[in-house]
Amino acid sequence: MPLPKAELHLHIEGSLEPELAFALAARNGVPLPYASTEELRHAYSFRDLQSFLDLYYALTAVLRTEDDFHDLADAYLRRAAAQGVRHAEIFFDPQAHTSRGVPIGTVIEGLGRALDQAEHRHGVTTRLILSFLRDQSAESALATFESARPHLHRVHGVGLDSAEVGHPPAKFREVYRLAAEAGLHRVAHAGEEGPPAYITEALDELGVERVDHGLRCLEDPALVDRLAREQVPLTVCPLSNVRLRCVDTLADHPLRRMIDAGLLVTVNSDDPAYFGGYADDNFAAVREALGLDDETLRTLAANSFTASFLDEETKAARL
Ligand code: ES4
Ligand code: ZN
Repeated sequence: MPLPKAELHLHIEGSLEPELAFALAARNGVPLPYASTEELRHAYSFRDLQSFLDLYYALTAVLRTEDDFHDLADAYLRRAAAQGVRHAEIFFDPQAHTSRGVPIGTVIEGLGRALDQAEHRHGVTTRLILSFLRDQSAESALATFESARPHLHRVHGVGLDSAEVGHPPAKFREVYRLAAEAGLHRVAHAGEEGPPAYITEALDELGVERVDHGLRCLEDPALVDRLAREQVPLTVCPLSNVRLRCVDTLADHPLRRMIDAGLLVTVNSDDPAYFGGYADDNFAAVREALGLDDETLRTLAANSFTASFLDEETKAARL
C-alpha cells in the first residue's frame, strides 16, 4: 500500500497521457503531428525546461470543451488516488488555453466539476491553483486574473510557472498583491533553472508561502539557513529534475542533502505524463536511488500534509 500523501506540485496539463490526448484529438477533430501514442511517447526526450514546454503547450490544443477539462482532471485524480494521494493542490495554466480562444470559464468550470466529485469518487480532497505564465507579460497576468474573478470561488491560490530564466518573480508583484487582497494563497516556481536570487525575490516581493522546486537554494548557504529557519516548504519533483536535466541522474539528486539541511521538503510529480511517474512513482524512485529508509519516507509524506493549504484540523485527520 502506498503511503498516504498530499500532492502539492502537479500541473493538470502535464497529466495529459498520450492515450487521452489522442482520444480528445479525435473527439474534437484536432490534428496531431504524431501517428500514434508510441510515436508521441518517443518525443518525450527533453534537453531542458523549454524543450519540454514546447511539447506541453502544443498538446494543450486537444483541450477545448468543459468536458475535456473535466475528463483530464478526473483521469488524474483516479491515478493519484491509486498512488496514495489523499489531497491534491493542482496547478492550471489559463493563458495556455485563453490564448487559443478557450474561455477561462470553460477551463475553471470543467476542472472544478471534476474536483467537486473527487472526494466522493476517489477519496481525494482538492484545491485549484491558478498559475501565471512568467514568459508572458505582467499585463497578460493582470488581465488573466481579472477575467478569473467571477470564478475565484473555485480558486485557492496563485502560482507562477513556465520558462524561468530571464523572468524574475518581481515582474509579477502587482498581480500577486491583488491575489493576496482577494484572500488567495501564493506560491511560485523558483530555483528550478533560475538562480537562488529568484527564490529570495519570490519570498520578499511576491510573499509566497511555498516555493516550487527551489532546488538551486543549495548554491546559497544563507538562503538555505533562512528556508530552514522559516520552514518554507519546497515542492521538489525528482523525476522531473532528471528528465529536464536539472540533475544528471536520480542518484545525484540533492533531496537527501535538503532533508539533512533541515528544509521542509515534499516529493511531487510535476508533469507525470511526461516525466515517467505519478506521486508514489517519485517516492519509489528516490527510495531506490537514494536509499531512503521508511522513516524518511514517512517524514516526506507527513511533510506533504504539513506544507498543504488544508486547515490544521483536516491536516491532522489526514495524517
Ligand atoms: C513546468 Cl517542470 C515545469 N517548470 C516550469 N513550468 C512548468 N509548467 C509545467 N511544468
Ligand atoms: Zn512545475
